[in-house]
Amino acid sequence: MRTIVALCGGVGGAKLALGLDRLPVDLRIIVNTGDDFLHYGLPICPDFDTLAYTLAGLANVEQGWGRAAETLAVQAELAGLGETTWFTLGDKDIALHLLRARLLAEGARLAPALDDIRRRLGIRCAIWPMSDHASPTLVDTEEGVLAFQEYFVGRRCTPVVRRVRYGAGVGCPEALAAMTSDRLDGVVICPSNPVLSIAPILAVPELHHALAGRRAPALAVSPLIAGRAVKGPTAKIFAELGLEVSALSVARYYEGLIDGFMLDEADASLAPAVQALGITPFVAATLMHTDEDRVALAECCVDALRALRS
Ligand code: FO1
Repeated sequence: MRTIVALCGGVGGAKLALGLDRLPVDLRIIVNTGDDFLHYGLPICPDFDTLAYTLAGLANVEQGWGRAAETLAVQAELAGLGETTWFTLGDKDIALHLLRARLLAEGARLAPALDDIRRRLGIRCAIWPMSDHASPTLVDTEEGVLAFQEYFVGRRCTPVVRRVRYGAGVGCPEALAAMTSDRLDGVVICPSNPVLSIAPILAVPELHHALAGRRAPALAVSPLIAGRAVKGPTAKIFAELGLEVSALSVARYYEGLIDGFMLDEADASLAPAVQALGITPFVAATLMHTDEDRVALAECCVDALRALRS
């Protein structure tokens, strides 16, 4: 079976990853770890966990992160002990962090530890971190440099962003092998936040080099529809960085790294301008409400990659 590599960050990316995971392809997902941090000594991997919970059918879909049917007994007890609980850790979520902490404490590299966890969750496709080493994303704002979760959760993305700094750690060997596989049919950049969730992956030198020198086509799916983000601060951050807030601007952001760009039907009129960048435009219904929508968009992506190969 041919290989598809997907670059994925938070919630939007996980939805398309679920659609791709339902298709008869050898899917390997490279996930952003720039949001990772230690909280109460526990290794939190938000984008991996959102992706894993989504693929395992355990995600709190309304909330976008964390577990469904979650309880907050530990959180309540911490508050009772006088802690300020700014970053919510649910009881079931803590179990996953404890397992990950044990695996890492026993000497596992991050990639095999995450691979063990995804297998225990019954997830079919491979999920690799962009790097085995801490590569924290820092957000340079008008109020100073903030750690990612301090910006994203602590300050609710309010401070005006001047610049985002990427850890650019050493690439994970398994992720690099997937990107350079001679069975690679194509790369899909999922509709995650380009600046906060995809750029950290592309800042890993080996992965950027592999994508720039790709031997199979790469397709990005726009996270903006009619100039608005489906969820999260993409539009606000684009504006604060002086980038036009449009799907075309996202195509420009990935210029040189993609051969195709998937527009939502609402942005079909941008197709000629995308083509003028030397990027082949595709148009589909990119708003995903149901699993059927996710599979349908995933099929459009695989079809687009096939068209780009021919
Ligand atoms: N996001 C929030 O807005 N508030 C939280 O309290 C919060 C807790 C949390 C715990 C575990 C986890 O995996 C994710 C969590 N998130 C929370 C989401 C997280 O900040 C984002 O998923 C990513 O870092 C950005 O996509």
